[in-house]
Order: sequence, then C-alpha cells, then structure tokens
Amino acid sequence: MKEIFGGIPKIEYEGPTGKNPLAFHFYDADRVIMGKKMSEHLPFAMAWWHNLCANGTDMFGRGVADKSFGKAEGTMEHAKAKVDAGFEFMEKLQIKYFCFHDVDLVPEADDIKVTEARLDEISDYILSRMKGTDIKCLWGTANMFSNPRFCNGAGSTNSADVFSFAAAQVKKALDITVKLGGRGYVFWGGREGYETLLNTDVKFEQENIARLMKMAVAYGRKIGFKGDFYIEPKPKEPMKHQYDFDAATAIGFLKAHGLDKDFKLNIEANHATLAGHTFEHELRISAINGMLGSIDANQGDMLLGWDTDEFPCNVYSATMCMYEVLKNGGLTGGFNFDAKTRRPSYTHEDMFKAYILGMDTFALGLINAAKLIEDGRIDEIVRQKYSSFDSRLGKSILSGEATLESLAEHAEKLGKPELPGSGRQEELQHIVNDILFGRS
Ligand code: XLS
Ligand code: NI
Ligand code: NI
Repeated sequence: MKEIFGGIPKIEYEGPTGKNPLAFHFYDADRVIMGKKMSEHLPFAMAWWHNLCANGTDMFGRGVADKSFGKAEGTMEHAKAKVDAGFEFMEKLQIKYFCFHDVDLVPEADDIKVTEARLDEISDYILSRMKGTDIKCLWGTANMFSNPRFCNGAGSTNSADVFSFAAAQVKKALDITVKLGGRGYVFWGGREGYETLLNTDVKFEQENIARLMKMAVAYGRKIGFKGDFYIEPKPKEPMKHQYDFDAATAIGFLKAHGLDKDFKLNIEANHATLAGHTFEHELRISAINGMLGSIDANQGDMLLGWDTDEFPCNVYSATMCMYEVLKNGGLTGGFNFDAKTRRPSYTHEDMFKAYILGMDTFALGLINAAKLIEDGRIDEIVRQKYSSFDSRLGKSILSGEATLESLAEHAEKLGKPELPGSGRQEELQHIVNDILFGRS
C-alpha cells in the first residue's frame, strides 16, 4: 500500500533527553507502572473527525488543511483514502483504537438508505484493514447535530419524523460499532437542549431522549453489543442549555430513567471546564458513582468560553486526571483525543506532532500520578482528616445508630466543639510540587 504520510517515520520512544520532535519523550508503551504497561493504562484513540476530516474551517474562514489524501472529497474513494490514512497514522503512532461518528466515515447522501449502504461498504473496508493489526474500535457514535433536520434536537426534537431519523442513525451506528468490535457507544447530546423556555417542553424532551436511549439499549443488546453506552456531558454549545450539563446531571438523568446499569460517562476535559468544573472533579463524580467509563482527552483555553478542543499539554491537569483514573482502577473505555490542531498548524506533520504532545502529556500524567499514590502522603492526610469518624461517636453516625436526639445530647454536653482541624491545602499542594518536580 502506498504511503500517505511519506517522510514521517514510525514514532518511537527516545527518552526525556531526546530532542527529536517526531519521537516520544515520555510515552514508553512497554514501561511498567504500578504493575501494568503504559500502553494498558493508556488505551489511546484517534478521533476520526478531527484528525481525518476537519480541515481547520471556522466561523471566519474556510479550510486550510488538506485532508483529501489524494482523492476527490465527497466520494467513496476519498472515504477509503481516509481509512488508509487513519490506519497508517495509528500504526506509525502506536495508537491502538479509533472513534468515529457515522458521517465521519462516508459522505452523507440525501436519502438515508444511500448513506446506510455506504456505511456498510466502508465498515467492510475498515474491517479488512483491521485484520492482521492490533487496532480496535474504542467507540462509535451517530452525528445527530450537523444535519439541518436536527436543528431542534434529535431525541429532543419536536418532530416525530426527525426522531425516527435519529433512531435510524443510532441503529446503523450501533450496527457498525458492533461489527467493528467497539468497546463502547457514545451519546453526545449535540443539540439536546434549548435556547428559550418560551418554546420548550423540557420534561417532554428529556423523556423522549430517555426513550431513544432505551431503544438503543434494547437494540444494542439484541445484536450482541456487550460494551458500555456512554453519555458525554457538556453544558452548552451548540445549544445555550444542554441537558447533559455535567457528570452529576447526567448521572441523575440516567438513574431517573433506569439507564444507569447500561450507561457510564465519557468525560471530556474541555466540557468539564465549560461547566465550571475541573476535569478531575468530573472524573471523581463519575468514579464515585461507578460510572467512569471513558475519556475525551483534550484541553480548553481558560480565556475562551468555547470548546477549543486543544491537544492536552497541561501536565498538572493530566496528572490529576491520571490520579483519578488510577484510583478508579483504570477505565473500561480509553483516552480518545477529541482534539484538533490549531488552524495555523495545518500540515500533516502537525497532526503527528499533536498526537505526540497529547500522548507524552498523558504519559507524564501517569508517571506523576503513580508517584503521588506510591508516596502515600496525600492518602494519609485525607485519612487523618476524617479520622474522627473512627471514634465511637463517628461510628455511631456511620452505622445509623445515632439519632438527632443522641447527637444533640452529645453536642449539648460538649457545649462547644473544637475546630474541625486544618484542611492542610497548601501543605498538600507543596507535596504535589515536591513529587512532580523534586529529584527523589
Ligand atoms: C463535541 C463533542 C463531540 C463528541 C462526539 O463537543 O466533544 O466531539 O465527543 O460526538
Ligand atoms: Ni467529545
Ligand atoms: Ni467537545
């Protein structure tokens, strides 16, 4: 097969002192950290849409990057060239997974039957390219936000016809995900939200979204899908209010509709910060509910109020993310780089350098997070903070034996409690810096 990214070598680990921009400086796939290989801790995935489709178009300018891969765009030859480009890209970067929207794979036709036939053809081709490699599908999804028919939402639409088209897309995207052996299936509620309450029946819309998800679970299980369904929370953009605002909101929704056994969350860093949370907050909330499934690894810009989907370079944030992931015992999903190069980084080489940056950032995060855990000071300080619940009094609260009366009696006997003890935040932050930057 003819090389598409000629001149770009296979990207190898060259160590932290290396200066080669086309090499990993921290991601060393076989290095063992806390009993597992880096590659097992970090199942990285390539996002079809940003990497193979997006050409840098924004609200103010047309495309600048060439993603034709030598074929006329809008054709099946081009769709196949993207598959070839994707596989060469993943193989050269040691990436073992990919994620896709249905319409990333093929040009969408006016008639849905034509699109579906194209999806059958391209998924056969992808399957043939997967043979003999260890590349797998992390998750699939249906794009139910780009086509004008979804201007009022997909599951939340006011039109029963449009709802049926959403259902048809989910059905086909599930077929393909299962065919390609996908670990998960994502619902990102692109336009599941509203602009104004004046024209919106929120209760009706939310119940209909749940109906669509229940149909997806029923169909998915019927055709043998064993993986997790995911909701990917996002607070806004494109809609002013999106129903899956953040992890806590999505978990409440899933529980209210009895979907919590089949669904977990796919947490995206940039969506967390748009919701006014840290990335690690969203991960923790998912994890304590047993719903941390997968991650869309990217980062936002704190000075901008939109989803910039930048490649992650913030090692501190990646460390806090990996701390949550390690504490969770890993992910059932993986790390999908839902990230795009900046508009001026339009060359094919930039695509590789961006993934190298992201993978090295998470490798550093993993190395650091393991050090934080192995050091043990943070855990010990947290343990001490709650140690009063080890006392007889504390145990009576935890066991349910205590009552308002018994506790009031205790309080009245004391008259005035001691202050609860320092939170030691600055000490903890110092410890983190010590571990990250010290020479131990
Ligand atoms: C958009 C979302 C999207 C999902 C998949 O903000 O991140 O890319 O990951 O539909
Ligand atoms: Ni995403
Ligand atoms: Ni996003």
